[in-house]
Amino acid sequence: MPKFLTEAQIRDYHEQGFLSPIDLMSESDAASILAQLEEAESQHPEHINAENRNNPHLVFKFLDDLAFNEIILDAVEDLIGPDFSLWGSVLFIKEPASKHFVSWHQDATYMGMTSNNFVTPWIALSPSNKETGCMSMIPGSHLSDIKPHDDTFGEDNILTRGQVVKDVDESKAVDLIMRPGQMSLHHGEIVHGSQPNLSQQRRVGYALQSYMANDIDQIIGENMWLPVRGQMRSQSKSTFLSRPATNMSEESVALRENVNKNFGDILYHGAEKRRKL
Ligand SMILES: O=C(O)CCC(=O)C(=O)O
Repeated sequence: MPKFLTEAQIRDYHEQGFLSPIDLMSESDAASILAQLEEAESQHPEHINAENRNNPHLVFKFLDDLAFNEIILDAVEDLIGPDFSLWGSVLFIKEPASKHFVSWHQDATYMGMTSNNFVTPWIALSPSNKETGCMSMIPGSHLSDIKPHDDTFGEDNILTRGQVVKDVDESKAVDLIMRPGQMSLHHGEIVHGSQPNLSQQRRVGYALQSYMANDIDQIIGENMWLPVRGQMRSQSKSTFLSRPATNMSEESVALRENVNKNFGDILYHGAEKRRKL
């Protein structure tokens, strides 16, 4: 018996590689999280900015709360089973009228995991639509393995390496239109991307990237995980991360720096250059 999704949604996810939109919270609750995020950006600009956007849930309590939201966890459990951990999180923010875009890619390509069967909830904290540069997905593309990617390091591309899958049939793309407070769920191998934000407002998305079953291991870098649900991962193979009790404590800031260094070493493994992202 699923905990949150319907049987039809579970089937769709496995066939298409994504689900959207899913009601997660009210627009006013999403606005309150966005206000806390914008407060954090203005109070701690050196710790949360366009080049420092990974793993903010390790230092900000309100983002940790979101990572442990019961609706998200129940939906994740319906897709990957009861025992899982969180590997990381990324803020995807496109400023008003910015050229920033996300090229067609598969998340799992550079993540160095023993299995790519993992799920990313992407939470809309502002309107996500064609004008603001919503994500688009190629249905079923998660079923045919990892495709070759070219690293472009394109200036306006907000992916780490600006990596791109060529020869995508864009006529098949499905736009994930969401109001603030809705979320999508996508598979580690789905081909997806997003266009620039042409609007006069920010497009703010928060990706919990990703929840993974506890038998998946990291094989490029250190195995660092935030335990979330069910039976724990093997102790001997894992470094367990702790949750922040308050915002920006000295210990949590040091922990996040360490995790982000590991993240960078993994995501840029074998790359010709490395950006600050
Ligand atoms: O926010 C975007 O436009 C892209 C996000 C993305 O690629 C992801 O969450 O995997």
